Amino acid sequence: MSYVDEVIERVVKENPSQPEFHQAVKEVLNSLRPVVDANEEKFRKDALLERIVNPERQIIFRVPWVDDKGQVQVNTGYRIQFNSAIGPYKGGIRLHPSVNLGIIKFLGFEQVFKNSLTGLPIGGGKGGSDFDPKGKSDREVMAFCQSFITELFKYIGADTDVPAGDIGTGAREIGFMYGQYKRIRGLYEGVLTGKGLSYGGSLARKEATGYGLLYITQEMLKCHGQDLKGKTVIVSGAGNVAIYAIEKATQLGAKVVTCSDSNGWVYDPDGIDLAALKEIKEVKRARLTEYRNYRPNAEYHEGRGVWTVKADVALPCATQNELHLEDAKALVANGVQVVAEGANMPTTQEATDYLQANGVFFLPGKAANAGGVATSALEMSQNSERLSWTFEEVDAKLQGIMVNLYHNIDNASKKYGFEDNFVVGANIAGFEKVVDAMNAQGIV
Ligand code: NDP
Ligand code: 2IT
Repeated sequence: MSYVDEVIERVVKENPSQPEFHQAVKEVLNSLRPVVDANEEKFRKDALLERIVNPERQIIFRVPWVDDKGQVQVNTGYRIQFNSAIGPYKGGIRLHPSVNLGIIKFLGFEQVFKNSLTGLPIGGGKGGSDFDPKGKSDREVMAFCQSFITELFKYIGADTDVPAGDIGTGAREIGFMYGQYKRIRGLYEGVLTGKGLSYGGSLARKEATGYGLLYITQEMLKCHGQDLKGKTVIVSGAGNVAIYAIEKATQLGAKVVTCSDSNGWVYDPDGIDLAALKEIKEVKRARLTEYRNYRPNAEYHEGRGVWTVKADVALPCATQNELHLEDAKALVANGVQVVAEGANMPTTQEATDYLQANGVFFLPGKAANAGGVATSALEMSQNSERLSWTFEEVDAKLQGIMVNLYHNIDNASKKYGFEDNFVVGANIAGFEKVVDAMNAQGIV
């Protein structure tokens, strides 16, 4: 049996009931075959792949807090410190009822390669909890965040592990976590990113994931003689990534006609009204059913269905495994040219294979959504030098990072004979840097 197959088999056996983690590991290891097969003996002797798929440290803890009725609630907190070969652990905190160990491990595993692709000195980690901020009062959210950090503070720090936002964790949650960390540690340091601008946050971090997604999509199109201008775009999600993807796509001359949340989706033939969307989601924290109050011509549909709308470019920006094989078939039948992942692993393996087999340019999340964590690393730099850069400076650096990232994965795919397969390119390019650093640092 090949070394790759051996390790995949072990991962499945040793991590039962973690299908998302298996999926992420299989995707990466399968596309590393050209590299691993060429060095199989050495990699096996060094147990390199076993070290890549086993997190350096997994922290699981109880998070007790008191709700507004005086009832004590208990959630589970996680922080997976996956790989620190190239820098301190870096990655977001997901707050969503679906969170479990396997989901945080898949996210942490992806983060290792994503962070490597940014070219910046950040290792990979991820955290979260099964706490659901939806429908909670600000005081309840604060109580949860303070309790979460009261345990997690022992394991994080500006040079150790730097968490940030993800699903359910935005500026409000980061603020509460930062305040509690500072209070316990007595340190004013860049321990979290995505902070508010008045206490060490970076301009353009809020926009960075969505903007970065469009910068890399535009670069990829440009290199294939095309442009976003005039294209029709469909987006899923209506959170941080989706909103700023819609904003940048619109600025670049595309028309975005959809967005969605976990209840339903909006089709607006005139193009999504961004001011309305921001007010509904960022100010009111409301549901998309409200969108029609702002735009009577738009349609609201319950449930799934966003991928049935005809478009040139599809940007899944909600959550993992939200784009299935039948969605991929609908997209191809409607002539889609590009699928670029704003979310982490939103496309199932079968759907990815179908899209690639049908000539769709597919940009995987670990490349396409890396602008968020890259800008988090820029926030860390600003905190370390105790300076704040202008929006234009940060945005220009973000553009440079995404353009370089595209060429890095494009070159890697060509080097191994997989031109235009950006899954292979991203996995190999991300892996090579991490492996180089791991080898240089000995068996640790
Ligand atoms: P938000 O919490 O701001 O928004 C998430 C959006 O996705 C909401 O519209 C939410 O709808 C929807 N959603 C979440 N879970 C589900 C589900 N199970 N089914 C259907 N819809 C769902 O999160 P972000 O925008 O920050 O994150 C979106 C994705 O992007 C995630 O995969 C995240 O890991 C990834 N990402 C985020 C980065 C960042 O900087 N924030 C960076 C890189 C990747 P509802 O409100 O109904 O729950
Ligand atoms: O998935 C991700 O890259 C994020 N949620 C952002 C992580 C970060 O540290 O900014």
